Formats: sequence, structure tokens, C-alpha cells
Amino acid sequence: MGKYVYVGLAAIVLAFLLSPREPYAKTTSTYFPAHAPLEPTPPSSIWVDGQYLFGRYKHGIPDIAFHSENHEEIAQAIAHLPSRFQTKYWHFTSFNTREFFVGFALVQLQYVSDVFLYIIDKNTLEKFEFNHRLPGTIGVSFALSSVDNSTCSIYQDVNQIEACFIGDAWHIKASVPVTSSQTHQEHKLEFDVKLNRDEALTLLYPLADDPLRPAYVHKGAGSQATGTLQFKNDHFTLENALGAIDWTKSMALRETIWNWASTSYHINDTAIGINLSQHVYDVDGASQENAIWINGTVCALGGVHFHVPDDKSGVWTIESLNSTEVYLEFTPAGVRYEDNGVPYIAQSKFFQPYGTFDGRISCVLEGSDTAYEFQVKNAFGIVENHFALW
Ligand SMILES: *[C@@H]1O[C@H](CO)[C@@H](O)[C@H](O)[C@H]1NC(C)=O
Ligand SMILES: *[C@@H]1O[C@H](CO)[C@@H](O)[C@H](O)[C@H]1NC(C)=O
Ligand SMILES: *[C@@H]1O[C@H](CO)[C@@H](O)[C@H](O)[C@H]1NC(C)=O
Ligand SMILES: *[C@@H]1O[C@H](CO)[C@@H](O)[C@H](O)[C@H]1NC(C)=O
Ligand SMILES: *[C@H]1O[C@H](CO)[C@@H](O)[C@H](O)[C@H]1NC(C)=O
Repeated sequence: MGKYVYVGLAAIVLAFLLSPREPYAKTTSTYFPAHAPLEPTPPSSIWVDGQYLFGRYKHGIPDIAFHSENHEEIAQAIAHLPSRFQTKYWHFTSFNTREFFVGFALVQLQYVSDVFLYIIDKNTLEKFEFNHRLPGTIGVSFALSSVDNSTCSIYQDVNQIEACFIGDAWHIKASVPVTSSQTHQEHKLEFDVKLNRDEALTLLYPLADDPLRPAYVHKGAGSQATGTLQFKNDHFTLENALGAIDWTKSMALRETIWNWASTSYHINDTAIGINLSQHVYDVDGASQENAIWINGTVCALGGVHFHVPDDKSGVWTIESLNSTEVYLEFTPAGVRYEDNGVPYIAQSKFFQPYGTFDGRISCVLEGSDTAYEFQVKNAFGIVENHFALW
């Protein structure tokens, strides 16, 4: 009996992976309030009275169960199997300390789970990495929501990475061996860090303009990070450190392409976080998740264009499409690169340089006339160019 279930499941998985890539509809304003201001108070759940409350909010949403997970009957459960299979999760967090830039992600694509963590020594620019790919959903579990305080996102075998939302902060802990990309030597990395929750840019977005194909994204940047870190037998206490979070649960399109840029830094006592992207959450060519955080207050930005150099070590520029809000130049210092999977079936081509941003950003706070203008100077962060087929 069990055997047939597995054969059946394998057939569904195969049919799904071999299914053609549809030409996706572009998301319009039909279901999504495009370019509207962020709503200060989010709803408590995303699915109410048979529809999704698409929009942008300043805080995370506690109940993000998709309609495909609410079923009383077995027939419904079976009908929703493909949607379950499309549901991907990721939790990315980075923090920027005086000495290091640290980033990690837990990713669950249903048929495979990925875990990566890296630490960059900002003085020597040496990069140390930990990577683990696990089959299926074993070994990685996700919290019910970015702001659910009853569950944690956890990767655990002999190594461990976990993120729990407790009180008003994410408590992130890791204990993993990391390998130098220069010497290939392995070192132990441990940290126990608390990343404050500030205002967010929370996006509930209809992928491919489909009202039953939600993506939930909770982003924050430029938030205070405190705690301790042990690396190579040295102990560090985080001072003036800032971090960022990107928490996503989405019925991801099988083929997804995006660019993004992220940094958190201090300028003259002001904590700044920047998050810009292109392609994945666009309406009318403008990403709906662009924002800058100023001392924890979110300020939404319009669409930007990424000029990605052909020569991957070249300078990237990121510029506002329609305004003069953003002009940034990014100079890579090194790169995290991945190209794995099987072409046409499941693939992830991932190119993430780390380095420094220079330029300027200006923003007018919604609902007030407060205009900000900031120089960006030598701010450490990352950009990414990603093609995923999943
Ligand atoms: C956990 O979250 C619930 C609902 O969001 C809230 O009522 C409760 O106060 C939270 N508990 C703690 C310890 O933060
Ligand atoms: C941010 O907060 C710091 C104090 O923590 C203050 O000195 C600075 O002026 C603030 N920046 C802005 C833009 O409000
Ligand atoms: C850019 O400006 C044009 C003309 O003002 C407008 O029609 C278009 O919607 C704008 N695009 C974005 C992405 O803001
Ligand atoms: C930071 O402070 C310095 C010195 O007071 C000033 O020259 C500079 O313009 C300030 N930078 C920004 C971005 O406000
Ligand atoms: C910014 O957005 C990208 C693309 O969605 C995401 O992967 C990244 O983690 C975000 N970064 C921050 C700082 O929110």
C-alpha cells in the first residue's frame, strides 16, 4: 500500500517538474493595490472570506496559512497537492558588524532544502562558507510566519541554525563549521544574536496576476543587532551592528528571475537599511518591495533598474526608473556563486557578489513632508543575480 503512495507521489513530482513553463501573466493592479502607500496596520490573517488581502503593510502578518492549506476534506487536500508542492519558503538574514558581514538562509523548495551561511572578514575580505543541501523537507522546518512566536525556523543535524521570533526580536543562533574560500581550512563559527523588529515592508502579492497564487514577503533592514559571535577562537560582542531580514512564503512561479541589492550601515548616527529589487515583484516594471529604513522607519521607494556588468567583477549601478531617488554604484570585493541542479528541470543559478555601495538615496516619508537625503559611502552589502527553475 505504502509503495503505491510513493509511486503516486513520485509521478506527481515528475509531472510537475517536467510541466512546461507557462508564459506568466504580468501582475497588474487588478488584485494588487499597486504603488499605494504602505498600510500601517496589517490584518491578522492573509485569507479572509475567500480572498487574499493583497497589499503592502508596515508589519508582518501572524496567520499566513494559504487557502490550499485550509481543507477539511480529503478530496480538497488532494486537489491542493500541486499548490502545496509549489509553496516555497525562505528565511534570509544578514548582519553587518565592525569586523564581519554574516549572511545565512534556510530555504525549503519541498523536494529539496538548502542551507547556507557565510561570514566575510571585512578587513581581509576572506570569505568562509557553510553549505548543506538536504533531500525533501527533512532537516529544515519553518516557523508558521515571520512573526509567529510559537514556532521557530530551524536547521538541525550535527550543526544548527535557528531563528525564533520572541518578544519583539528574532533570536538567531548558529553553530556550524565554515570553510575558507582561500585556504580551504575549516573553522568553527558560533553566534547568538538578537535582531530587532522595526517597521517592515510586508508584501502580499498575486504572482502572475493570479488571485490564488500568493507570495508573502516580510522585509526589514537597518535594524539593531546585538549579541555575541565566536570565530576562530576569538570572541566578539556586537557593537553598532545592523541586520536585515527577508522572510518569504510563496507559491513561487516555476521560473523566477530577480536582481536585488541589500545593505545596512550607519551614517552620522543614523541607522540605514536599503533593499532594492527588480523583476520578481514588479507591477508596471516597478518592484513593489523597494524601501529604505531610517532608524527603523520604513520609507517606500519607486522602481529601480539594475545595470549588471557583463564582466561579473565589474561595477553595478542601480538607478531609479522614473525619479532621482536612487543612484548607487556597487563595487564587488568577492562573490558567492552557485549553479546547480539539472537544466530544464530544477536549477538555481545564483550569483551574489559582496562589496561596497557608494552613491545617494533620497526619500519622502509617506503622510509627512519629511524628505531625507543620504550619502551612501563605502557601505558593505550584497547584490544578486538569480535565475531559478523550481
Ligand atoms: C505571541 O504572539 C501572540 C499573538 O500574536 C501575542 O498575543 C503574545 O503576546 C505573544 N507572546 C509573546 C511572549 O510575545
Ligand atoms: C537616528 O537616531 C540617532 C540617535 O540614535 C540620531 O542621532 C539621528 O539624528 C537619527 N537620525 C534621523 C534621520 O532621525
Ligand atoms: C513612470 O512615469 C510614467 C509617466 O509619468 C508613468 O506613466 C509610469 O507609470 C511611471 N512608472 C513607474 C514605474 O512609476
Ligand atoms: C555627516 O556629518 C559630516 C560632518 O558633520 C557632514 O560633513 C556630512 O555631510 C554628514 N553626512 C550626511 C550624509 O549627512
Ligand atoms: C531584499 O529583497 C531581496 C529580494 O526579494 C531579498 O532576497 C533580500 O533578502 C532583501 N533584503 C533585505 C535587507 O530585506
